[in-house]
Amino acid sequence: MEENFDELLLKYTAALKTLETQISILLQDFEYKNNYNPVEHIKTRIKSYDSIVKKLKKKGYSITTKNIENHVHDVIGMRIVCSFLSDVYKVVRLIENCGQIEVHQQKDYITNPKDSGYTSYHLLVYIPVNLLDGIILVEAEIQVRTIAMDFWASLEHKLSYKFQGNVPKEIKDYLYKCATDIHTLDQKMLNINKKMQEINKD
Ligand code: 0O2
Repeated sequence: MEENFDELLLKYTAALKTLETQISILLQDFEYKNNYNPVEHIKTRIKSYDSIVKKLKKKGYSITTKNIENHVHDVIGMRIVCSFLSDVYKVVRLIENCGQIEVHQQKDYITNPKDSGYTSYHLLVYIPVNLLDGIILVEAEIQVRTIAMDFWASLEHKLSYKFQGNVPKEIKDYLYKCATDIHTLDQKMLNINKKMQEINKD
């Protein structure tokens, strides 16, 4: 398994480089044509071997490269953090229409937040990677969210999401309330942005 995993890792590393390049080109082109950059920052990672094993065990699968490829959809993870709520959807449409990255699943946790209060837009994509044997498709998860959503998700991830024991209900409720407060703030900032755009037009 360890040896096969090295080969798999090579594919994932190549796919991540391809994804980073394609997204960066798309965003540069968008900025050039619209004179506007919708993205604050981008983070990428390859899931650690231990986290992959944990996820497979949690889902009840044995640790094989086949199971990693078929059941761990986020070995490659990209997080695109946008300025405003409307920018999230602009970036999603950009990826959908780019023609190189194939979007095969979308989860809009902004319209339908998770029970925890988590909001974000998830895309599962296939990235074509050119290897010696030909072109292969490698899966990746792209999370698109605002800075406000990222603030909540990053802190909740540390405080509660990865917590091994039972998080008390009152804390869960409080975190949920923080998530709804943040959504309200996102809407307010979006409205200010709209007003400023109108002022700029005049
Ligand atoms: P990590 O440590 O962030 O990588 P999957 O588990 O991916 O096979 P699922 O559950 O349908 O299938 O995936 P989902 O919900 O589309 O996406 C899971 C990822 O979203 C998580 O990855 C987190 O990054 C994020 N996420 C989902 N729910 C929450 C939440 O309540 N709080 C926070 N902070 N993040 C969340 P991992 O691998 O679980 O964790």
